[in-house]
Amino acid sequence: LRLERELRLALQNHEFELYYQTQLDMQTGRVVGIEALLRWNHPERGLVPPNEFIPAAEDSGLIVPIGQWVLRAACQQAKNLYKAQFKHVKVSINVSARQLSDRDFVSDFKAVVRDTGVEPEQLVLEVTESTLMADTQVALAHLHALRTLGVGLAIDDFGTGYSSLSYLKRLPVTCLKVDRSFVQHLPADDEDRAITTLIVAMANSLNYRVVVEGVETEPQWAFLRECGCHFGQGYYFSYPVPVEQLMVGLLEAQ
Ligand code: G
Ligand code: G
Ligand code: MN
Ligand code: NA
Repeated sequence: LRLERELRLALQNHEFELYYQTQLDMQTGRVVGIEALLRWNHPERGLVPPNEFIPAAEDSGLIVPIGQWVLRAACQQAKNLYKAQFKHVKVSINVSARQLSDRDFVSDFKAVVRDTGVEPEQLVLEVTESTLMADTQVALAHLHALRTLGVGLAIDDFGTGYSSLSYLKRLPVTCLKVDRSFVQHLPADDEDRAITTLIVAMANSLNYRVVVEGVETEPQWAFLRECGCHFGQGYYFSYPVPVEQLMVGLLEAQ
């Protein structure tokens, strides 16, 4: 309850900040996207990572207004990238189940698009498998409505849920994000090599993008490139960083 009150205050006091982590084309090294990752600048505790407050935000329903703030800030950033000649850089935004099934999700989304002037094609929503397990007709309808606007849909932490593949048929998926637990022990682990190769092949034949998460070493990168995986994200390429640092990095890489 105390955390809930603190989160409410944090919104009022502008204590939230988005960090961004780049997603790269692993063949060319070009940045093709960034993922927005929420941080809480707590006056006493310093930078608080999302796993320490998102669960409480979800339970209390505060994830809805917090998520609206995230969406607005990330769309503003997408628009800034567009104006700075980085219109090919997509901006990924994490969305939880509670937000997705909120009645006003689509109308709020459209209002943010209108206010910021962002191109919906530049945006990707990241939804976890567990979110989709809890799927309601409302959430499903919302995802289809956003896809119609041009927004991409990525399945986050792919492979870690119950992995019924049936939701791939029901949902307008454009991208799979291979969970980092499958990448951690690459390239040595036989099972993980087989699993990542299989997910990449499946995604390629479904015409989805694949982004492999948690790439931390050169040998992991080399293996993934060779198995036909185009896109990667991880500490080997870049940590999540504040927006100023992101822009410096993008301009230097040009
Ligand atoms: O940022 P970190 O690197 O610690 O992220 C941890 C988890 O928090 C991620 O798996 C992500 O799904 C979740 N997360 C990060 N930012 C957001 C956000 O803006 N909204 C929601 N709903 N989840 C987020
Ligand atoms: O939304 P998602 O669960 O994908 O959130 C990404 C999380 O993974 C964030 O907490 C981010 O800080 C973290 N992360 C990003 N790159 C790496 C990496 O290379 N290794 C590890 N261990 N974590 C990473
Ligand atoms: Mn994510
Ligand atoms: Na993930």
